[in-house]
Amino acid sequence: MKVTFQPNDVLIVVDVQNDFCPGGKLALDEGDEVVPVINAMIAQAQESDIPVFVSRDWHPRHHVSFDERGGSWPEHCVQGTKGAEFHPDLSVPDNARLVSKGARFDIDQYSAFDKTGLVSELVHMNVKRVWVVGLALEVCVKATALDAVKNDYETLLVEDGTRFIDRADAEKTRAELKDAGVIFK
Ligand code: VGL
Ligand code: ZN
Repeated sequence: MKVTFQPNDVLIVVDVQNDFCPGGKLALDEGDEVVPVINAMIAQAQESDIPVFVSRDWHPRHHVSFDERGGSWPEHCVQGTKGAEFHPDLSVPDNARLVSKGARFDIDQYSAFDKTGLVSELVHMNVKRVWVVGLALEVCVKATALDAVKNDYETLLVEDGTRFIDRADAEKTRAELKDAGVIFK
């Protein structure tokens, strides 16, 4: 495992929810394959007292990002539905900090940093580095990693623990993240 946590690290697990996994409403091929990788990272974080944040896409019905309202996506991750639940095999620790996003009708939030209060938490905890994994790499993982860099965190992305919606975007997305300063592990 390429992960070596240091004091003042946190792990951010982005949107590992049923709707982004095979059988879900916005399913990524192999989206569920991130689960064992992320579970191993979570276990390692817990052993090292590294805080774990888990974000979830948490839309109301008729959210602005849905195609019925001219948005980019089919309906997905509707609050209270099975599709919005974390993948059943994801071992979310009891002490994980939950970050909900996309819960307003009128705006979308791809980044776990976007108006969620996450930065205040990280400042309060004196965090220096963030590890980012989850779904989907070119959407919410990318937005989260770019915001982590913007907020001056050393940002590490474990690609094994992520998947693309569309692999055609892979090279462009990797280049964009690397140019911004995200470190690939
Ligand atoms: C996401 C598409 C729409 C994500 C969220 O979590 O990557 N993708 N909403
Ligand atoms: Zn969404």
